Amino acid sequence: MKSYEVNFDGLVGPTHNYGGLSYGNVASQSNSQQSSNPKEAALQGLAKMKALMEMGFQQGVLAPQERPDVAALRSLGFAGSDAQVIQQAAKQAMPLLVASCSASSMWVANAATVSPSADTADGRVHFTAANLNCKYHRSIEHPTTSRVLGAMFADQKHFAHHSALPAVAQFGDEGAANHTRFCREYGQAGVEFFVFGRSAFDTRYPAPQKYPARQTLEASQAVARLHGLSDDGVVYAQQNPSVIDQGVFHNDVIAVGNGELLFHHEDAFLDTDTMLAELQGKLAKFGGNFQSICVPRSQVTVEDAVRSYLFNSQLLSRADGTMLLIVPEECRANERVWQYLQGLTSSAGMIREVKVFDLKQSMQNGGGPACLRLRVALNETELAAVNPGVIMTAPLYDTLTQWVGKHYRDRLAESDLADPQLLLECRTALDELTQILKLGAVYPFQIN
Ligand code: SUG
Repeated sequence: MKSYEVNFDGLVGPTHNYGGLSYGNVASQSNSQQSSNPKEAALQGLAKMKALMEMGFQQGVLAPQERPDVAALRSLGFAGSDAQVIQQAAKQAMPLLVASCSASSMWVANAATVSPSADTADGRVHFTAANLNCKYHRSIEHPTTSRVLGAMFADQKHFAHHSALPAVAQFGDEGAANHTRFCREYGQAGVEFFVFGRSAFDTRYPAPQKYPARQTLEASQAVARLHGLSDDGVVYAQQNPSVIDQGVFHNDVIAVGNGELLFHHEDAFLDTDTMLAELQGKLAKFGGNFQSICVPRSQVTVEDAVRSYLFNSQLLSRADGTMLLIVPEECRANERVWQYLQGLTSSAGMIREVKVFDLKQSMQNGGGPACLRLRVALNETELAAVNPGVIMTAPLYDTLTQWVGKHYRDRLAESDLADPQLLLECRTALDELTQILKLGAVYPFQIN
């Protein structure tokens, strides 16, 4: 049976703004308080989805969340009408209003960890929504994420959904941003690679000194258990704590994998040689030939990687067996990175082509091409069981482009977040979106 990697991209929500909310994420910190352009952000994301679809890749779309999250503000003690809740929060606790307005659900690589049916004990595709509990503004995403994923992958014969792990730092889970899967073919059993930043219970593992390590070993192990993965099909590796301290807040800022290939920076991991040998040995048991491309620090520094998001690229398999890398414009702007990429594609290696996309609106909050997509490997039968409303087509692209044009603002500053009219605009837009994508009622304002 045929199998595919389907990229579900997060549609940028109407409140996209620069809140400076993510300590440890250099772009989020340095662009704090700048005004944003939600319309441009959404159109940049849609342009990438359309381009990949036109290149022949399977492409889907994941809906944004209801923001401002009035229910979250109510749970923090703000009361009255929805407009009063927002106004009180603006007056008494602006950082909480900003957090409740974040459009951070666009970075769907953090929405969940996904294990394809070929790897799981019960032969279903498993999803665990990420608790994202390192940052308040992200920790409020998972209930709606679960409802949206449930509406997209509803058929219980093929899809199993797990709620987020316990919401404590010891089980900090950031979803697929710290998870990669290696395989020969998407439909065949493969090796799931979990990268963690620290251990919550075992003091033998070092931890970063400056910035938080968002993913724990214990969270990754829990996800592997929930998904029914076999020990033979799992490898755990620790991120180098020193790169976390340089702004690598997720592993997908310093490494990306696809098929049998891992593309990574020399400084990405601890005990790299042992880890590569384990990946090679385990993938060989499934008939795969693991390969890696290590980018030396002498050519691309960690700082270059963090600034350019070279590794936050999409590594895609082409029909002829070679690979294509989707990178953000910032890679072209960095001389060393661009030079490296020229050399990479002109050599006889696996990666033969680079395509550049302008995702500046998202990049300024630390979200590149890979952050904006959730990969789901599906066989033909499973793909047919996905809600067809969320699969990208040329007419859906046109409808979504018009929808953005009708509902989104082209400028949003912090002071605009207190405008109760923004909430109404967002709800009107999202209500229409659930009809376009045929999701049913998924948002708190539609349910309560
Ligand atoms: O969690 N930025 C996100 C970026 C997530 C990127 N995802 C991956 N690497 N997979 C984060 O730090 C910034 C929001 C603000 O500051 O307004 C933010 O949440």
